Amino acid sequence: MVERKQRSADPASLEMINFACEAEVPIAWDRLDAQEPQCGFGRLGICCRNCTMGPCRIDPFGEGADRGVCGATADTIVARNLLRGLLGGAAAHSDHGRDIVHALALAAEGKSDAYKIKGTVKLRKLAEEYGIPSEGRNDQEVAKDLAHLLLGEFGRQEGVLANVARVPEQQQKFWAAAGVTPRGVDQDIVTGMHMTHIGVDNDPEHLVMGSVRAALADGWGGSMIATDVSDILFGEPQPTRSLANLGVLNEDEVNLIVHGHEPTLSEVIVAAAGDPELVALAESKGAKGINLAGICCTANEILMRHGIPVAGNFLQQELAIITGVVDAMVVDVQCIMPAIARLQECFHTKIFSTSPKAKFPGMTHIEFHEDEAMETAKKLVRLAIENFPNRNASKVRIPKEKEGLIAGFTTEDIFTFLGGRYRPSYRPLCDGIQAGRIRGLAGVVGCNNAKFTHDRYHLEMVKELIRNDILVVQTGCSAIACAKAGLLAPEAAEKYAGNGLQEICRAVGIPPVLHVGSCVDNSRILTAVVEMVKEGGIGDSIDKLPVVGAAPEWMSEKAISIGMYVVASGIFTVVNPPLPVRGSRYVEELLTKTFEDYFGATWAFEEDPIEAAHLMIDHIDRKRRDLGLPPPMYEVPYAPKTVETIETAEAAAAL
Ligand code: SF4
Ligand code: MSK
Repeated sequence: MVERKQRSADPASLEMINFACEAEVPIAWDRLDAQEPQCGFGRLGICCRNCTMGPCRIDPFGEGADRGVCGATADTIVARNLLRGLLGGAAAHSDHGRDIVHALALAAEGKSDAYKIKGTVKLRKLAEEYGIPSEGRNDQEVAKDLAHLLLGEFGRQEGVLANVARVPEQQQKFWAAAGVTPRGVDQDIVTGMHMTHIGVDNDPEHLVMGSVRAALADGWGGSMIATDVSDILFGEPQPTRSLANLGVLNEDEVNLIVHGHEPTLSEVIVAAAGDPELVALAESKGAKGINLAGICCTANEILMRHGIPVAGNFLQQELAIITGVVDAMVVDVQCIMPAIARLQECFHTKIFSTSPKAKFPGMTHIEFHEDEAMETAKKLVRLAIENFPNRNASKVRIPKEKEGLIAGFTTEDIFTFLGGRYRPSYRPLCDGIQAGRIRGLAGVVGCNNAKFTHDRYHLEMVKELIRNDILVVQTGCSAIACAKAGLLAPEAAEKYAGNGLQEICRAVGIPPVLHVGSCVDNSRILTAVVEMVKEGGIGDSIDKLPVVGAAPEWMSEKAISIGMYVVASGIFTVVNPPLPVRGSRYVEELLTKTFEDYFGATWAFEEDPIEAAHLMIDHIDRKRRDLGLPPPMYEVPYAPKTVETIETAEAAAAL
């Protein structure tokens, strides 16, 4: 049981959690308590219900059954479950990517008033990369060919994904040797599902490699396509100032929250909320205006392109409604708790589901289709306005907390900042790392999880990294956690960063923690490390770079896929909670040790955020040492381990 005062590290959330308890409104943490004790077999990954001879479970103590009815061992069951979970995540990202490409096709064919091609530079760049003729052709013509080509990547039946060409040579060799080069997005997901069917693949290593291939099809395929096409359709993000936390909700305005992941509807809602007729309608109802805010990754999408404030991350979706001032919440797909529908019984908020893929009992379903996007967006804004007079003043309680932030860095623009307007290259970043002013780079991403104090793991880890001169890039709910704590503001450098990182941040005016987008935008981290390899001087393949990854509070199946493609791309990654593989020592060792031989990187499981940060720093220091780079330029709180200490620790670990 997570004690009430330990449920969140965020004061605004804690205030609303206490309020919910007083009002006897059950929220995620109460439902977690009701689930205790949770199933130990599930946690270890050793239960199987892939056929009706089961469910089967393996006795972890070696006293009971050591096989399922069909004879599947713990190793097989664990690997199969890992693959099935990962496929759920890879499918979610990739289906998101497909929808964005459909919207691009509509825009290219002139079939949509809502979508226009805004990112023309990126459109032309991608056309060149994929060999689409662009000279003498207008944007629509080029975009039509690009949309057609990218849709083909989902259904590709022959060869390998086009984006494999983006991957450094060494990673391509690793993948070819392991037989995991991604072939087609849908194909790798469907083949993975087939492998998990009873009596198909029973070799644990082969099943894990099936996971790797599907994850790579997500990271370098579905997710990367989603990011690229969002930039073409909605414009490439630029660093933008905004605010985060529940304090962005306004008592005297109509508050409309968008929640979920896909930007196709939320982008249009941004335009609809500024419609003068709708603003006038809001004023006629006694509101001072229309206040749009976001939760989860929909928030990240419209934050980085329009500066729309963020109301909160995953575990704040219920808390936002409990403020009593959310007139409408519009949801699409992924990370939307069905529980929020029930809150409509206690609060005036109206919740609308919109995706043809996602209906929720108790929500009003107003289905969204790209070809009538603006009409639907205006309808939803109008419904929010009409609900404004229904607020119950006695239930209104808005926490005051809101923090300033800068969001919207991309592979293309991050290091324009470091390089300056006249020298937009990765050279200054690589120079900074070579000299030891920046010790390395860490991607810290992922969700919240009601099992851990909300946001605490993200904050402790990120603070420990930046005070040790490690530049942090972030996506998803992790970025929102750090935004709320002020870590995405330039001033955070003076307050929390080490001397070297401070110097860089001061010189170019960036925060020590860079927001690079939503969950699908983890692909920006992949393309950024490719640029680092191309720039040279800090490793000629991704696995040699002083770069690490982490997901300190993950909960979604998408995080399994993200972690897997990041590791298989050569980046050491620490997660908490551990993957549900501990029922098989073989699979755990494969992921946390043997993967080094396959991909030059491993997973690590560490529950303490500071210890996890130290594992990441040790890895960065090891990579620096292997490259012959000097130790950090300035004294750092977590001192670099000497060669001897590392070797002794490695020897001890091997015993
Ligand atoms: Fe049991 Fe095998 Fe069926 Fe799984 S597939 S439920 S282990 S019999
Ligand atoms: S929203 S997947 S809780 S990061 Fe992308 Fe947040 Fe995790 Fe959902």
